Amino acid sequence: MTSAQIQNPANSEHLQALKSLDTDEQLALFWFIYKEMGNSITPAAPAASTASENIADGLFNQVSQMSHEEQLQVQRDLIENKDSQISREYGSLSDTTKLLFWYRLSQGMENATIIPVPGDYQLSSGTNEVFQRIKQLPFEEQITLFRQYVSPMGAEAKAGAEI
Ligand code: 45D
Repeated sequence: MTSAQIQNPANSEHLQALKSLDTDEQLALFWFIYKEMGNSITPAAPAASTASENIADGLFNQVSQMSHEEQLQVQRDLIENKDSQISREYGSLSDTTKLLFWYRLSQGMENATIIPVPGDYQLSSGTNEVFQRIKQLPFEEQITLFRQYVSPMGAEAKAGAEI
């Protein structure tokens, strides 16, 4: 990612819009985005990427073993920067690995390993507006936006408290 992308004012506007939504609306929107991006995500995942697949999968496996209610709570906690075991582990991942973790969650939602969004769930009109705007961004800008979105989620890894 280049610094020009990081500072892209259009992107920061979308980021603000995303973050200003309710937690549950953010989750719902993120799910709609995933569905919209569909198969275009896979080609962006070559072995040469900087994502640590094992780490993303390890965290995903922990979440997948929880009850659906707990899974939803874990995701709300990530967005709200609440402290939890998962939030701290998440906080220690690289941005791309964080993105991969969210991608794994959404894949898990498709086979109900992860709590699915109810089929009749409708975005509020405000959320839908944000969705329409994000949909129109070029793929690369979307990726940059989502990286920036998932980056500050979770909690600080408490380095000193561990072995
Ligand atoms: O009942 O360079 C509600 C990699 C309330 C590879 C709910 C990549 C109602 C390396 C909250 C709605 C693949 C990482 C319930 C690049 C209700 C690389 C629940 C690209 C149950 C570029 C809502 C990765 C829930 C990309 C549970 C582009 C919502 C990844 C959950 C993109 C929503 C990932 C989730 C995206 C959304 C993930 C988990 C868009 C995930 C979206």
